[in-house]
Amino acid sequence: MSRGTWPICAAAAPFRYAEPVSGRFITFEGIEGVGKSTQLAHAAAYLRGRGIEPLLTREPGGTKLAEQLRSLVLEPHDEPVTPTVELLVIFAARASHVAGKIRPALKRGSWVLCDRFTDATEAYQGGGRGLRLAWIRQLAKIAHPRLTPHLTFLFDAPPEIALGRMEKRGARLDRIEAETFAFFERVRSGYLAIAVREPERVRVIDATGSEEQIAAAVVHELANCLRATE
Ligand code: Z5A
Repeated sequence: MSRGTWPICAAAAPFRYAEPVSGRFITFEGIEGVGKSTQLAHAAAYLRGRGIEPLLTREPGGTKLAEQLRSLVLEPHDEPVTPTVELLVIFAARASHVAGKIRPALKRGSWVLCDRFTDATEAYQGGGRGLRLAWIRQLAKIAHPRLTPHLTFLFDAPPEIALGRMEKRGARLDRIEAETFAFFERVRSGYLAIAVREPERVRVIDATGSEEQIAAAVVHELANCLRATE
C-alpha cells in the first residue's frame, strides 16, 4: 500500500474523515474500570514484539496543556461544572492533543494507541450527560478535522463488573468516576450505539473474561490490522 493511502484494519469501507497518514490510530474505549488501560499495555507489548514501537497516549491529556485541562475537568470543584463546560474543556484538550501529538506521530508513520478519544465524548457527555450528539460531532470536526481512528476497541462489560474492579483497586474516584450507576449504564449504551453505527471501525470485545482472554481477542484484531498494512 503506498504512502498517502489509508488501509484500515479490516476489510471495510473507507472512513469519511480518515486522512492520508501512513501511521495507524487505534483507540481503546469503554466505561471506567473495564480494563482498557490494561489492554492497551498488552497491545503495545504485542506490537513491540512485531518490531513496532507504538506511541502510547491518553485522553483527556497527552500534551502539557491537555494534561492541565484534564486535571481541571476531572478534579472536584466547589462550584458546579456544567455538562457544556465539561464538553468544551474536553474538546480544547483534544484539539491540543491532536495538533501537538497525534497528527505529527501519524504523519511520521507511527502507530498511536490512545486511551479514549471522541467516542468517549459521545458516550459520556452525549449518552451520560444528555448533550446533543450534533454538537459533539460539530466540535469533533473543529478539533480534529478528517481524523477518525482506524480501529477502535470497545471493551464492554456491565457497570457492576467494571466498577467492581475499580472498587477492588481502591483508588480515589475523580469527579466523573463518582457518578451514579445509572450514569454508567447510559454511557455503556452510548458506546454500544456507536458500535452498531460503525461496525467496520469499532470492535466490541467482551470484557467480562480474564485479562488473558481479552488480550487474546485484542491481539487477534491487531494481527488482522498488521496483515492489512503489509
Ligand atoms: N472522559 C469523558 O467524560 N469524556 C471524554 O471525552 C474523555 C474522558 C476522553 C478519565 O478517563 C475520565 O474522563 C473518565 C471518563 C472521562 N471518567 N470516568 N469514568 P480515564 O480513561 O483516564 O479513566 P477511567 O475510565 O476511570 O479508566 P481507568 O481507571 O484507566 O480504568 P480502565 O482503563 O478501564 O481499567 P484498568 O485500569 O485497565 O483496570 C481497572 C482494574 O481492573 C485494575 O485494577 C486492573 O488490574 C483490573 N483488571 C483489568 N482487567 C481485568 C480483568 N479482565 N479481570 C479482572 N480485573 C481486571
